[in-house]
Amino acid sequence: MIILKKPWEVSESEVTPENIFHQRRKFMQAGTALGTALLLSPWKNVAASMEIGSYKRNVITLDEEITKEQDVASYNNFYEFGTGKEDPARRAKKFNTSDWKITVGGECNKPGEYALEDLVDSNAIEERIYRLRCVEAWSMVIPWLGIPLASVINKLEPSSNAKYVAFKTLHDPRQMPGQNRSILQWPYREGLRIDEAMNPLTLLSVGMYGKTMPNQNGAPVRLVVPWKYGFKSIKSIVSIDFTEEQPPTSWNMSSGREYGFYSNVNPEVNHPRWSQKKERRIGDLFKRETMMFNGYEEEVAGMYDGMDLRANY
Ligand SMILES: Nc1nc2c(c(=O)[nH]1)N[C@H]1C(S)=C(S)[C@@H](COP(=O)(O)O)O[C@H]1N2
Ligand SMILES: [Mo]
Repeated sequence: MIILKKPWEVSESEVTPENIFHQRRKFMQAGTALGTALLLSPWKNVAASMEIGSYKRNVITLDEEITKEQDVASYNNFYEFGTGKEDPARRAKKFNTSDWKITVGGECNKPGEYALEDLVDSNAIEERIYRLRCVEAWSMVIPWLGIPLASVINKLEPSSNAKYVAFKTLHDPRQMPGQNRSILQWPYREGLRIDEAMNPLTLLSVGMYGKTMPNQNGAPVRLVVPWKYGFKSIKSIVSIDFTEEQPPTSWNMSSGREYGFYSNVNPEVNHPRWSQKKERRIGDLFKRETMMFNGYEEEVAGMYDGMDLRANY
């Protein structure tokens, strides 16, 4: 098994008090009394995704304004429910996420079918505030709830042949009307190199804004890879496979020239059809500069030493 120790790990004590203070205040302001009440007595999802009890606040935070919850939950990319930004919120309302199973396979010692609760320890949930940068040049700041993907991978004991991790979204055209059209090859697939999957920033997320994950944001469980374009952060995951070869991924299969396997956020590498230099932060009036690795350069750049970031975007 490959254990990749990364020098960088943020613990709560390393976050400056100013940051915490700032973030909490913003959170409260964004919240209102109702929002605060919901944090204390978590809202229960009828569809029974993972319920959020207590969690460790602000494990990783940002000194940037959090995007309005309403925007994050209503402006989505989730093509299984349609290609319009408002389609997922409207059409995923009845998406059934109860009794969710994840099939684990490939190069590991613990393959099998797992209930979500058996993979994601509900007592270990952390809040992490990350930027999300879509390849379409818009971005958000989202307080996710989840656990490091590394902790799940460690439990599954990948073998030394496991060089990549592949993920698939549920394929169920009766529930996911977008899958009746071949916009992409279904199921939606994504993948990471094993060191990327083990990076301490990579999150397996089951909620946001102190609550269970809304269906349109990828209930009951999704990936969040903050230094990569948003399409790498696959939603509603039903399988995890450890592979020796780089796995095929949906957007790359559909247009490899436009959507690389790595797809690290990079203002210097333009999409063939538009510039990536700037982005629109949802809620802002003016565009802002896009940051190398979406602002996580210090934490992740080392994984790409010696790699041509232009050729292997
Ligand atoms: N299964 C699946 N996962 C997906 C997508 C999708 O269409 N299907 N869209 C991706 C894209 S392009 C982005 S930008 C993010 C958006 O996540 P959000 O709607 O929670 O902001 O989800 C990603 N994960
Ligand atoms: Mo995206």
